[in-house]
Amino acid sequence: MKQYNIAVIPGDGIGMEVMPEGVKALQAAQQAVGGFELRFEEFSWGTEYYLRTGKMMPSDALKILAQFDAIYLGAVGMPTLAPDNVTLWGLLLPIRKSFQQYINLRPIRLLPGLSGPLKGKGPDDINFVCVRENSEGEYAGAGGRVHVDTEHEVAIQTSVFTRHAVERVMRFGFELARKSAKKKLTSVTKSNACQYSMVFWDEVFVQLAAQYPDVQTDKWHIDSMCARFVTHPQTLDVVVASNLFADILTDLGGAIQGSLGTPPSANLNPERKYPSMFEPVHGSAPDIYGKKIANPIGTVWAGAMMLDWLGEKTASARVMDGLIAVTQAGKTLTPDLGGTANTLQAGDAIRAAILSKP
Ligand code: GGG
Repeated sequence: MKQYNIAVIPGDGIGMEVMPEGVKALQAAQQAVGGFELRFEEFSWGTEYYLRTGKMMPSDALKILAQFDAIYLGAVGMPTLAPDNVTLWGLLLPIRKSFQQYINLRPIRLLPGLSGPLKGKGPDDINFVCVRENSEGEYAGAGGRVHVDTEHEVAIQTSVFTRHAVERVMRFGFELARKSAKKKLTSVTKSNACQYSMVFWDEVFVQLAAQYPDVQTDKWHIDSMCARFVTHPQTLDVVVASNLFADILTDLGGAIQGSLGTPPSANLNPERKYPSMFEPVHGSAPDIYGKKIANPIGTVWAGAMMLDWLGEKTASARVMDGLIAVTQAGKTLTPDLGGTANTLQAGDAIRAAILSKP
């Protein structure tokens, strides 16, 4: 029997509330489908760990995580206790960068039964995927501050775009589009204003497009793209964008999906040299943390992506079928989706749906 070792990092805020529901759903899929075993090991790293030790995770954390088949992450950040930049650069970004998880795959799909805020747009209209560059760009971490706390203070945050990283993320997008029904790849740019980085981005896109004549392409400036997410989501198939642009766009994606509680995210190392990491798109949501009403769908869906990545396609589909059964029934939705269920009730319903499918 195949065994998979999964490192579980609930992290901060509602990450700690939704993660048990994600694990429960995956265990249900294991029980229902069989033929594989998931071995979960939990790590209590995050802001509380930081307050005790001065670090978000121990010095040997990456060495520990490297031994696992995949990482399942909740959320990071608790701004009342530590600055968000400290927590993000102390846990999430080091894992993505060290493990060369240079693709961040984010499906944007209105699940059947849910009603999003877009009038007249249903599940057939809102069903595409964002491929986010996950290793450099605006989140390269290059920059600095001088003359701090003086009137001459300067802050510089440099975006980094390398041919290597831009080509590989676009190639991933083209390959994905080639396999999709619409066979379309949309590039997000801002080459009118960013005359170096984004003109380069556009050039690489055109060069690669020549190698994929079967894939239809178009490009939009990030500002227009924000509008198109709302007005023309049905025209989108695969969308490739830089680290920051896609980070912003996929929160908008969450909104048109009905709630930021629903979208998942897969940080992939396509070469499989290092473990990939799966997380909901949402953060720690300090505003609702403790009320136990957080939506577990994004975490469960991220778990389905993890099973798919591990090769357990039947189990992954089973989790998705369970999720959809629950959204279609509409009886155990959390308040962000207009329901009255709490996190545990929503998670229990998903688990039951995964187990009960004939
Ligand atoms: N689910 C992980 C999490 O806490 N995400 C919040 C966040 O700020 N993420 C930034 C990013 O995805 O780059």
